[in-house]
Amino acid sequence: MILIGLGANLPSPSFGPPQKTLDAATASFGSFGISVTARSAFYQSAPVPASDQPWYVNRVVRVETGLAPKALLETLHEIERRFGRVRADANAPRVLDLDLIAYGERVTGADGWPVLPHPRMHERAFVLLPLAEIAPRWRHPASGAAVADLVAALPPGQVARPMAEPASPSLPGGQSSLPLNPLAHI
Ligand code: PH2
Ligand code: MG
Ligand code: MG
Repeated sequence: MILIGLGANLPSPSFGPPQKTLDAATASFGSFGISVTARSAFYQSAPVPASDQPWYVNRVVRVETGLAPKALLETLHEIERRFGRVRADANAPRVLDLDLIAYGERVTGADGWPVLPHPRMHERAFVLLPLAEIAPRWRHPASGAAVADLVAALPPGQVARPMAEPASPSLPGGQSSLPLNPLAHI
């Protein structure tokens, strides 16, 4: 299972607020040979580490692709550039961040590129909560830990909560089709 994390905490001049940028980026994957097979809700998340930056919008998608890990990550960086990402300091605010979270069972040490799974994914609520939503049986290929156990082991205080989806016209009363996430760390 190949998993990609998307994040943004600055509006984009072309797409508007972060969730629009993330939707447009998700929609663009197909034209780069990356087929999206599952997508999480959007999550509003406080910056990690805590700072006075704007809050992020995050999501995780599951994809299929013939691209090998290096080519896939290079492609994700190319998509970031096309969406106006300017690389500044690590953790600087950004219009689009695309991270390769996991590539099947591949495990690559800290001196490899890309490091797989992503070296900080297991300590980030904004990755684990959307991941648990779309792949509840996923296990970390290095530690063997189940995603639910990683969620349970998160230090308290990281805020990542699912955003309400636009009202669906097929549901009476315009109620949201998004079930409340029982794992949300709030
Ligand atoms: N990305 C970071 C650093 N901090 N915090 C949140 N909430 N969401 C992110 O996507 C994020 C972050 C570096 O890529
Ligand atoms: Mg990132
Ligand atoms: Mg990144």
